[in-house]
Amino acid sequence: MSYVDEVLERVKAKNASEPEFLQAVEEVLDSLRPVIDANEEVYRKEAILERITEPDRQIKFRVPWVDDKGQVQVNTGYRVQFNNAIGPYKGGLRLHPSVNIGIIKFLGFEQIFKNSLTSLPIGGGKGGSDFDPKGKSDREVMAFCQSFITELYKYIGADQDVPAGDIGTGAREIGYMYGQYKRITGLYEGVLTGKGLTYGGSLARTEATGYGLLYLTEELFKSHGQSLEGKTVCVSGAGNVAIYAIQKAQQLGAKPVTCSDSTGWIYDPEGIDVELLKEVKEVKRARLTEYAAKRPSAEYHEKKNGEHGVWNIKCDIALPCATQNELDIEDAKALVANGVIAVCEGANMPTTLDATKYFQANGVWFVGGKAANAGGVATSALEMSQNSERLSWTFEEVDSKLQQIMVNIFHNIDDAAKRYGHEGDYVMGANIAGFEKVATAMIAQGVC
Ligand code: NDP
Ligand code: 2IT
Repeated sequence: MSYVDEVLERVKAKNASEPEFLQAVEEVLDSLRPVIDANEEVYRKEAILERITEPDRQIKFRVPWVDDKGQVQVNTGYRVQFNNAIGPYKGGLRLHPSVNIGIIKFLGFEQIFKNSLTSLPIGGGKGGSDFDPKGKSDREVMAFCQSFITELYKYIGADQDVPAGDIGTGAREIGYMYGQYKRITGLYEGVLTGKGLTYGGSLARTEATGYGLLYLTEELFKSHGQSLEGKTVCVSGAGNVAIYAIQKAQQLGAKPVTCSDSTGWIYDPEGIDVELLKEVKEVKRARLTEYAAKRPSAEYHEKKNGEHGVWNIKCDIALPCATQNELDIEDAKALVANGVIAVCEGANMPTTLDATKYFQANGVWFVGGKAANAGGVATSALEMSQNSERLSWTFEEVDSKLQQIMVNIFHNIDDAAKRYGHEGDYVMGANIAGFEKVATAMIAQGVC
C-alpha cells in the first residue's frame, strides 16, 4: 500500500467521528500523491504525514457565564494548536452552535497549508466554542468572551498562538477578548488580530478576506486572458467575507446578484446594494428580510432544505462565502448547467469533495479556500508585523501588500500544479505549494 493510503487509513480509524476533519485530510493527502510518491522514502521515514495530521495539542475547556436573567450558562471552548513549523499558531475563533472538535480540527488543518501559502511566518491553529452570539445582548457576549479568555489566555501569546475572527467572531468579540487578556496578563501585545483601529488593529483587515478573494479571482481570469468586467457573480453568505467580496467585485466591474444567511437568500438582479447590506448586517445585525424590505429590485427566498438557493441563479462566477459543505453535487450540476466559468472559495471547505471533482471534470476553474481566502490571515500577519514594530501602516500600504500576496499565491499554486503535470488543478497546486514549505521546515527542525 502506498504511504498516502496507509496514513489515510490510520487517520480514518483514529478520527472516525470527525467527518469534516477526515474530508479535509482526504482532500489534502490525495492531492499530495505526486509529491509523496516522488520522495516516499524520506517522508515515510520522517513520518511527515502522521505528524502533519496529528495536532501538536488540543485544548478543551468549560466556559461558564451568566446571562441577562442571572442564569449560569455553560459552553465548551476549544483551541487546536496544529502545527508551528513555520511560525506561531495562527487562526480564527469560530462561535457557532455547530462547533465541535472535528470542525475545529478541520479548520486548523486547513490553516497550516493556507498560512504557508501566504509566504508569511505563521503556523496553523483554530479555536472557538458552541456559543451562539446571535440574539445575545452585548453584555452577554462580553461575559462569554471574558470567561473564554480567562481560560485560553494560558495558551496564547504574540509569539506563541495568535487567534482572530471567524464565523460569529468579529470586532466586538475580539475587543472583549483583548481587554480580558490585557487585564489578566498585564501585557499590551499583538495576541489577537482583527482588533479595533484605536488599539492595534490594522487598516484593511476587515475587508481583507473578501478583497483578497477578488484579487485572486481577478488574477485567475487574467491568466486565462479574461477579465471580471461585466461578469455576473453569485455570492453566498452575508457576513464579513461575503460583504467585502461583493464590494470588491463591484469595484472590479463585476455584478454580484446574490447573498444569503442561515434563514434565507436574496436575488437582486440589479446588483447587491452593498451599503444597504452593511447597514442590515454590520449595524443592525438583522435578517436579510430587512434588505428585501428596503430594496424593491430584490427577491427574498426563505431557506428550504434540499433547495439550491443561490446556486440556482445563472452566473459566471460562484463565490461560496458562508460555511463548510454548503455547495454540494446538485448545486455543482446546476451551476455547470448554467455555464459557470469559475468557482473560488471565500469560506473554508464550502464545496463537497464530489462537487469539487465535478467542477474540475467539467472544465470549471476551481480555486479552494486555502488559496482563495488566504487574504484574511495574510492581513492578520501584517497586523502582527505592525504590532511588533509599534507602527500603523496606511490602508493603501496594507491593501497593496494584500494584493501582491494574492497575486503571488495564484502564481505559486498555478506553478506547483504545472510542475507536477496537472496544469489547471489549483486544488492540487495549493496543497502542494503549502505542504512543501511546512514539510521542509519540519524535517529541518528534527523530530518534534
Ligand atoms: P460571519 O459570521 O461574518 O458570516 C457568516 C455568514 O455565513 C453569515 O451570513 C451566516 O448567516 C452564514 N452562515 C454561517 N453558518 C451558516 C450555516 N450553517 N448555514 C447557512 N449560513 C451560514 O463569518 P465570516 O464571513 O467571517 O466567515 C464565512 C466563512 O469564511 C467561514 O467559512 C470562515 O471560516 C471563512 N473565512 C473567514 C475569514 C475571516 O477573515 N473572517 C478568513 C478566511 C475564511 P447567519 O448570520 O444567519 O448565521
Ligand atoms: O479561516 C481563516 O483564515 C480565518 N478565519 C482568519 C484567521 C486569522 O488569523 O486571521
